[in-house]
Amino acid sequence: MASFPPLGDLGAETAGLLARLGVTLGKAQGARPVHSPLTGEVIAKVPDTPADAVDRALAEAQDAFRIWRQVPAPRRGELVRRFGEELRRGKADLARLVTIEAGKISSEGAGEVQEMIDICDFATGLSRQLTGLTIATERADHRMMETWHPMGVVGVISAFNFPVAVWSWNAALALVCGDAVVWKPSEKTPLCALAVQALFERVADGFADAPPHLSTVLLGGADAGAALVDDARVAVVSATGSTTMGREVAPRLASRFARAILELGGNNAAIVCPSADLDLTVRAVAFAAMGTAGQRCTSLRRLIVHERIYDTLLGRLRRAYLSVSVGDPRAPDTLVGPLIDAGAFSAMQVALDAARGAGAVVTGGERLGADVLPGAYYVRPALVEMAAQEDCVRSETFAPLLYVLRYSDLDEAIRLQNDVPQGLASSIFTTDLREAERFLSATGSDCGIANVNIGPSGAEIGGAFGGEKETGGGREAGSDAWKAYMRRATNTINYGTRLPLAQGVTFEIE
Ligand code: UN1
Repeated sequence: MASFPPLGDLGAETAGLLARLGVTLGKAQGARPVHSPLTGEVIAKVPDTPADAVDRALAEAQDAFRIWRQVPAPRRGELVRRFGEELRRGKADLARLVTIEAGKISSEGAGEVQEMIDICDFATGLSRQLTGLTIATERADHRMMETWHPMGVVGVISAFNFPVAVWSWNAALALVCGDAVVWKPSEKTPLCALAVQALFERVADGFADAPPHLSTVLLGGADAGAALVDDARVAVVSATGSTTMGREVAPRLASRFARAILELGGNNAAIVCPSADLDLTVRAVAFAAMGTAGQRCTSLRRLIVHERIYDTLLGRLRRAYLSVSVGDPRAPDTLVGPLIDAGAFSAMQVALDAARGAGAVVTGGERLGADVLPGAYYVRPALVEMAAQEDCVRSETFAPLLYVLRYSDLDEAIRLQNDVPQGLASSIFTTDLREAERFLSATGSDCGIANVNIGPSGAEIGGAFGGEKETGGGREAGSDAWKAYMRRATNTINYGTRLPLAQGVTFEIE
């Protein structure tokens, strides 16, 4: 049975967590209220960073970069290793803060901090593996190679739904790559950012090689983000959020030829084939579509089901949707916590109305607990059966709303899967090798993430994370994503006494 949190308890708990994590809000106390989605109550007030302080922060970050780039990469890795240890120590408190400020259920709050620890471990190893190629040259007594150098100040703009992990993917890599980091977190989750910054500073202050201001947090709304986007002192901007935000940011970065790492909207689908293991599929779909209350970039939003198994699978999913416990994300049996705010709830209702208008059959979707918590937005996740992929299905709604479509042959299913503007994550459920391989092939999924027999969400940090089309094309976290935080120099060295020119060109002077 769902339970809802009591009103009025969260401010004191938040203050205690912040104090333990090393944040002194006395200093940071300001005008912008921070609401907990658990109850809607104000849990703290933070100031916006004033424009002159932003300007100073960017200058200080540049100074920090100039020193940090000279520190050997494995030493830089040592700082990140120690930060990972600090995160291990602070994990329970930080996870709880994520739950209170972003509304994640406890295990997902802990999972998010674990994701930070994982990327720190990854980056520590990476700090000894920032390798470049040597390349065969066409000229005698020459050597050609690539050298990777630190890039500069990296601006990170992050969203409320991963209030700490997404920054860490960027920051851990940027720091071992020799960059300084300036972070503009979502205005909905500034406390998590302040807590992470406090943990980082605790480590950096005790690390002799680390200059001051290696990492900085700027608080505020779009203006603070704009400062990162438009300032020539910021070499790379990694922005996570909606496609609407990306459309603003990308041309402005392009106009000053800055490097952009964009991780924008997703409209992630899973295809369920006749041979699929349905027990596994139901569990995977439930987590991917309802987990995090549907508020991951990678959340499952479209389910494309073969007509032969449609009724069986849908019967099971309807039961799961009606029985899943929605409520206080701190309660151990809760699987679905609140939406972040009223705006998220109304976007969900608009999408549901549009779907109903197009003839959809809707299970769930109603608001829960509004009588006891008028300022919090808990919803029963919605299963929306559609006859066709209408316009409302083709745009991303950041809520637990799963559209279900029917297909009869795999080509049609893949066409549907790809026929949306976004290209982040995708899955196929099948035990047929040919279907699985087809989905992963060049004529299969067009997404940056394509999985078999697991849902589209919940990626590990070891792989590169990101996607194509309106998702923005950026890649973060594992694999060779580090290259985006460094600049590449091609070096050609002549160790001979002659000067042969490339392409056989001759140029003889007297
Ligand atoms: C996001 O929603 O912005 O793959 C990131 C996942 C998580 C990260 C999601 N590891 O679902």
